[in-house]
Amino acid sequence: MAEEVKLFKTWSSRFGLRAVWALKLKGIEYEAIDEDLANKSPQLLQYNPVHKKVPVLVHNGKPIAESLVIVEYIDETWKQNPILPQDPYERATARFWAKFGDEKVLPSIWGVFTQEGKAQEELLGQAMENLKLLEEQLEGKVFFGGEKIGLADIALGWLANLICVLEEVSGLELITQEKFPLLFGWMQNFAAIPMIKESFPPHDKMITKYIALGEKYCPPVKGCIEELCEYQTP
Ligand SMILES: N[C@@H](CCC(=O)N[C@@H](CS)C(=O)NCC(=O)O)C(=O)O
Repeated sequence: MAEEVKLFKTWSSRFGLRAVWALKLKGIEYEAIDEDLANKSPQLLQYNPVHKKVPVLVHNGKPIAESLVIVEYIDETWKQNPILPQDPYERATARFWAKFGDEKVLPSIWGVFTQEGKAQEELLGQAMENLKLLEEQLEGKVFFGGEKIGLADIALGWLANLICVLEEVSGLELITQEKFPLLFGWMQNFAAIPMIKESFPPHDKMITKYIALGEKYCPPVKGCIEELCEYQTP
């Protein structure tokens, strides 16, 4: 029986991209369904009734939600080109940095671009500390996963795609070659992988989206993570 693989996402969702990359890495054919988050489809609400968010992977009718859970599901279901290492300690380490990315790096960086004044200053300090910790992880490595991309690379891949957009729109600089040479190099190496590059949302369209958000929320791009995710340019 032919496998049915569907991915509910949006054209620009950094969480959706994780699932796209994992599927591409495995060479799995899938149907992409781009949602309008201002008007969520009944299928999305049916498949992810708890969070009502993208991405959702539907494999032979069974839904899986939460991007990092989806990536691990894909890795366990299709064994070729492993995303997680075999060794339990290395697996735990990859999961640790993926979690650190979502719990620490993402909120602090987002705060830098969405807050002003003292709150922004504080978040900038936190973001720099978090980025320094990532920089240290790349010592002697091309990717967080070593020679090849792994779970932490997929989890943090949004940096390679979104930071330059946020920097261009806001005029703020965060990840420079001078401050974070290894992380800067990692962003370039990651973005240069053909299957990663080809799935990045168009840069111009991203700039238009974030300028529109900036105007909506007043500079700098103001609002919370969810709001920024939710509003999609056509
Ligand atoms: N923790 C979730 C986050 C997913 C997420 O925030 N998705 C956004 C799009 S980028 C969404 O669907 N937002 C709709 C909403 O909040 O109503 C994951 O990793 O999948």
